[in-house]
Amino acid sequence: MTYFLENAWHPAPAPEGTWTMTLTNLSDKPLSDFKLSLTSITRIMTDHELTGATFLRRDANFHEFAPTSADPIAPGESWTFYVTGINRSPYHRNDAAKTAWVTHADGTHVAVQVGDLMHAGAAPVRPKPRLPEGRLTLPFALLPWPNTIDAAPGSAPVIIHAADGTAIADKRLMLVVDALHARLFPAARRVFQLSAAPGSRALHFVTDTTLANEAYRIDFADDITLAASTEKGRRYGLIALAQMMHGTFSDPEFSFPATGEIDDAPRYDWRGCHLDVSRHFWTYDEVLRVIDLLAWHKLNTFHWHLTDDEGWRAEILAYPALTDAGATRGADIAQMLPQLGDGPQSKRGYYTQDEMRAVVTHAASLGIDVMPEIETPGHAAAVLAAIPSLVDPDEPKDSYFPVQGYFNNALNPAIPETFDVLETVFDELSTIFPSKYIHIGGDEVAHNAWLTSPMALALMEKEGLQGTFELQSWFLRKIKTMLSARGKVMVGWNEIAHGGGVPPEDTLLMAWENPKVGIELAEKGYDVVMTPGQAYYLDMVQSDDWLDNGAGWAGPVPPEQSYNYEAEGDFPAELRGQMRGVQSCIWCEHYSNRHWFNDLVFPRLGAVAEAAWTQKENKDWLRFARQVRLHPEL
Ligand code: TNX
Repeated sequence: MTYFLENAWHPAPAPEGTWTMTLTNLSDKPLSDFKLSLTSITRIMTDHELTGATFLRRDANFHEFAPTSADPIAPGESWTFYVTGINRSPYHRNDAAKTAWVTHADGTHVAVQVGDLMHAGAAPVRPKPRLPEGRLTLPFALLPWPNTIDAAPGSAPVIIHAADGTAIADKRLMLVVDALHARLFPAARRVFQLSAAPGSRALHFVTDTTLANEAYRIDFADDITLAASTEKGRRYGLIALAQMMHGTFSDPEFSFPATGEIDDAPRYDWRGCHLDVSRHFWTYDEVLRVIDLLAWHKLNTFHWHLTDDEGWRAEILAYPALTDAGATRGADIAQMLPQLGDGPQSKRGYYTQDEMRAVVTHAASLGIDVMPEIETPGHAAAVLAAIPSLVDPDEPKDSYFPVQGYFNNALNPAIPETFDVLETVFDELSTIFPSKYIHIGGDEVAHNAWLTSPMALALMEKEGLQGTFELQSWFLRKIKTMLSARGKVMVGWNEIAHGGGVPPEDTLLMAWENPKVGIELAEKGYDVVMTPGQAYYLDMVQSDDWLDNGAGWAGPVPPEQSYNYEAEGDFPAELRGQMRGVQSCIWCEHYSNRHWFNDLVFPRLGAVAEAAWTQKENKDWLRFARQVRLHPEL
């Protein structure tokens, strides 16, 4: 270890308080003539007071400082500086410097070890347990819990085999689910095979056209009978059997039904989970594993957030720059500096088109539709870094910045090439993603975006558009036409409705800012998926304890809140039909590794999955708490 950075936050002066940083030189040499960079979600605003340091640069969560004194820092000595004028008070131990490095005069970077943010105003308490012990209602491992179950426990079969005469498609499906279980629990016994063996029990498949699309029914007797009207229903029945078998291997409290019936169908058609692969890149193998996890939870839509300010991750053959400059961050890359959780070394990550196709195939084999998201017009800093001709050269730099702190990060509707690029992107994506949905973002455009771009002002004048959001709507209506021409339904975040919005037909909006917004969108005629941060954002901290992990803006979101939240709660009866379902969102600014993923995603992914599948009257928090312990992690 050479250098160590400590930081502390003090609540005074109101409203945001003071952030203090101390760099200690633990090397053998004096430290002088250097810069200190750090990444932090607590950001220094233009209007700040800094003591002991000069502020050199900021780009979103990247900050760069130099000491005001030229005196060298001797070995064992420290340099302290502090600042008021931060964007908001930190909520948690991870809300300030996450990573840091020293840059010497010759341009070399040395990583700095960084401590937790201390609360200098009060001693923090230990985070509370996230789950109560819970209890079972019936001794069967099932999550989501089925909507009707009436079964008596008996001894578990050694394995379940395909009854004589099983169709090849059903045999394949059994083995797909067996392989899923084996990937999720590599040390466990297998659940299905084709032939009878001592101690095995036969499974018969029957088609029952009276059952709904995703419904299934299982009758337990000496043999097991699985009825469904579709492959989807059969797959969910097999997953239920696999879960119950797995329960008997892992916990003596669980057994397997001897007699009785499960008659089950999901509460909502849209049971989604989103994954942000821009802020931190998840490898192809990790994405496959996420899809396995969704399948085990009976979720049916994977919303793949492929682009954001921090990086573009989808290979586009016509624009290789998008996954070159647009997918690479590093301390020596002025256009794409390191962001939250990054070190100084450059990092690149993207998926080839073959990989994306393989993800789609894998997901389809598990009954999951993959919806790609390309963020427009905001959250596009990576695109503008990759294709600089999309920037109005006469727009002053740093003339607007949205809530996440990236300057001038929106695609400019007045530049015709913007639409050429998007047409090509949608063409290429349409050959990869068969889904009828494409998500085009639409969130968090700065309220004053484009207002200093002469090209945008001229367009507004010509089209008679007032302000940023009417221009945004003009842009989005063009995007909608492009998607309709390709037979796609346009999906977007709730701000799409600002400034006039787009025609509601074949448009689906995700209500994320708060639950109320979902009802407002439905009143305007839009179909809605409920993804409110206050219940379904899995990056939110799970308690208000300073020492817990996570983001804070909509938090805390304890697992019980994700579980009990009723997305259709206040929807008037006449608008219920427009509420298409629910979705959890895994935003990854804070997730620099798999451990963070596991700490925040579980058990809440299971909570949202059960809320998506199980009718309100069948939800039971204590049963869920007991069941969810068996579920796998990333
Ligand atoms: C808001 S949700 C965002 C994301 C962030 C998230 C963090 C949305 C449409 N925009 O860009 O990652 O909050 O919680």
